[in-house]
Amino acid sequence: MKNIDSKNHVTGRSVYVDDIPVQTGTLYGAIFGSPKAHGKIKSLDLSKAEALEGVERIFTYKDIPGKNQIGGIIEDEPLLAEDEVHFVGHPVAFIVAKNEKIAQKAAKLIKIDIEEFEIITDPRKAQKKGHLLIPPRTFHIGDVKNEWSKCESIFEGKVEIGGQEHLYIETQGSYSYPIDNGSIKIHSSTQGATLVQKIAAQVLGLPMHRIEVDVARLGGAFGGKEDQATAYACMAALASYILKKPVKHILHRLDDMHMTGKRHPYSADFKIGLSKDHKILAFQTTMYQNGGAANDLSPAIMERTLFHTTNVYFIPNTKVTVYSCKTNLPPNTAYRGFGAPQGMFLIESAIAKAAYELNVPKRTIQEKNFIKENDLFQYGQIAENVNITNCYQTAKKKYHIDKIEKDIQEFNSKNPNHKKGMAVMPICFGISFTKTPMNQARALVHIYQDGSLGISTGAVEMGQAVNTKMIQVAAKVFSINTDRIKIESTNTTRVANTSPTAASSGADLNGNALRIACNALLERLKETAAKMLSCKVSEVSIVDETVLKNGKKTEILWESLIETAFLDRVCLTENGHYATPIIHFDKTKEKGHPFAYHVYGAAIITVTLDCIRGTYEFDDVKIVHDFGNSMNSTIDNGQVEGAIVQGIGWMTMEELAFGKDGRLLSNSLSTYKVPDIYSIPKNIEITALKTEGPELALLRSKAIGEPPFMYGIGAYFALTKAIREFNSNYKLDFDSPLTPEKVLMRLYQK
Ligand code: LUZ
Ligand code: MOS
Repeated sequence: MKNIDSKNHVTGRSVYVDDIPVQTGTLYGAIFGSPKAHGKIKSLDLSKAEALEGVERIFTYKDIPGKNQIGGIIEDEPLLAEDEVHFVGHPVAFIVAKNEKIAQKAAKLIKIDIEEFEIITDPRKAQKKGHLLIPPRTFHIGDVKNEWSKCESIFEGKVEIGGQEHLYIETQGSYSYPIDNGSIKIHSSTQGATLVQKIAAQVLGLPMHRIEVDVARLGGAFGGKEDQATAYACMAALASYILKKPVKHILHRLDDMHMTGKRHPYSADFKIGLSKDHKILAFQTTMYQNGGAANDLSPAIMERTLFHTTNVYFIPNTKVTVYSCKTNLPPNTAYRGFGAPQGMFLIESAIAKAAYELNVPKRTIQEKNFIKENDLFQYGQIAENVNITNCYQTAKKKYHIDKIEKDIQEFNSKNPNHKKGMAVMPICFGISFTKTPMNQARALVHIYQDGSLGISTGAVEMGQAVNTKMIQVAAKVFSINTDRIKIESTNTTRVANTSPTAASSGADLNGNALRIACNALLERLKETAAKMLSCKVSEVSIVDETVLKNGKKTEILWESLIETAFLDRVCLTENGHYATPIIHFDKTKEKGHPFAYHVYGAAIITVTLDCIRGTYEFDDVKIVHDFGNSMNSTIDNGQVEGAIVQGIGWMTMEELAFGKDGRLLSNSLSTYKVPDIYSIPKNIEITALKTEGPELALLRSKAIGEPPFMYGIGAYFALTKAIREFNSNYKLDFDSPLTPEKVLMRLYQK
């Protein structure tokens, strides 16, 4: 099935928040953010701004009728700053005016006097001063301390890992207006409709049932709208509630870039010990997560880093510690991979270091240490249905890795100024929210009298085509045409208490809830059919919109079946609830079974480096990926391709820069480079590993959103390999992103 949105996207007909027709009297918002990164507000002068013609009102924390608090995990983040500011852009006031231009102009007329405090942007410095968002956490297995003496070789190193701007095409935004009885309706570009509802209710001092949140679709999110859409929705809701008028607020790109949090940069130290035959015996690391000025999702992201720092390897003695450090940057947040990419870049760096020092190919160490069936992850889950060796061996054979290596050698020996490099990047990603209670979902299905269906789930469409997959699920259960099914917007009055669409699990959780609802309806319809045919329910089935009796076609078609059921007063509406079975995690022991299953895969990535300029092109990314039994390979392959490009961007070109004053310097697309059509690998080949797929995946089709992002990590190691082919003096280091400038410096390092 094709993505149901393709045509409307391409022709510009799809509706986003900014496309909703506005009501008469709609007002427009703008934020006044702190010009300083850290300090005490001594005075705030709104008078000039308030006097501007067309300004309706300016809101500060004093206007909040409920609680000035938006922190999701830990309550440490005011919606509007009270007496202190903690990052440049920290929202202080929300201006509402007749139009956007006036609102923006008024923001420039606000005067603030701030007594400046010390600005810290470096996580190690923050940790030294004791500025932590939460206490550190450690995962361990085996006995690292006593294992070092048994190691043949031990290597240590330092790793710097860069952050990443989400750069969703649609910026943060919302449209909020009063509805009947003093309630508020919010259209928000959010991954988490319920989170917006809950926090808006808290800010306004209302019960949740007075807030309705509706989400049609997002123009991209990547995690940037899991938590951080909430603040903007709450500001518009506050203004519309108090003024009793519609308020619209869409962030300008530059405001969005400097006010919102990003992927967390990390700094880390590691120590890795190997046996003579390249088994990794021990691995220890301390990581410093740059959390920004408030917790946001940092504790959960720290947790996923702890889960994934051994990637796809079994290391019998492992100790991982993460410090979540408080700095004067916008609170960093969820971003595709959710802390796992940082952990996985770290272990790959440690392995690369060992390979470099031992003068063996990196993949020799990688292949030796792949996790096997019944091995233990450091968080206590037993590895089941492991197929990394399978993926890797399939890739090796299918793509002729020996030939790739030989061709590269030949190319490099013939070309003095161009060098090629190759890397293997295996992945293992756990599927489920690490916080067990979040792994639940609901769906609502209506069958209308004419046989058409309206379905609602808690899943948010953000370009990943989850809506298409939902329609496939319903069509499959009933065996009816997909064009009979309409998917409704995500709305808190139809589906309540939703988890954000995140953790790659939107389709699994919501699709299973939908499957359960549809199955219950199907049972009722079969009863109707059995009555019509005077037979047993067990003799009835529906195939291709036709009722069968004992496998033989009858005269009864879908539409007449529905009509009869309705006249017979059968309920044609059903609600489905799904909660992932089996999973659990005990934080006091840091052990459990947090994931429903894991996604595996292996990529071979090759690059050609221009050694005069330091520029490079990725030639090939060849992958064997474990999709399970993919329910839509066009969509799933699209997710893999997009993820790889985004991952390569993170590793090689997207460089965030902050000034000493805490101000974002890479604040536009001229200073923050993202992959464009020319930087996409020339060839991406994706092979699906042949498997049945796990029972806990939706129709045995594995989650796809995040896992392939980590293939991009291979880009870093392919590049360092190519650099060394040109400059044997280059001392391997780990400092991502490896931008062309950095590559050039390393090509001529003495
Ligand atoms: N969001 C979240 C996530 O709240 N918990 C998770 O475990 C997670 N994992 C990946 C991406 N988003
Ligand atoms: Mo996410 S990083 O919102 O799955």
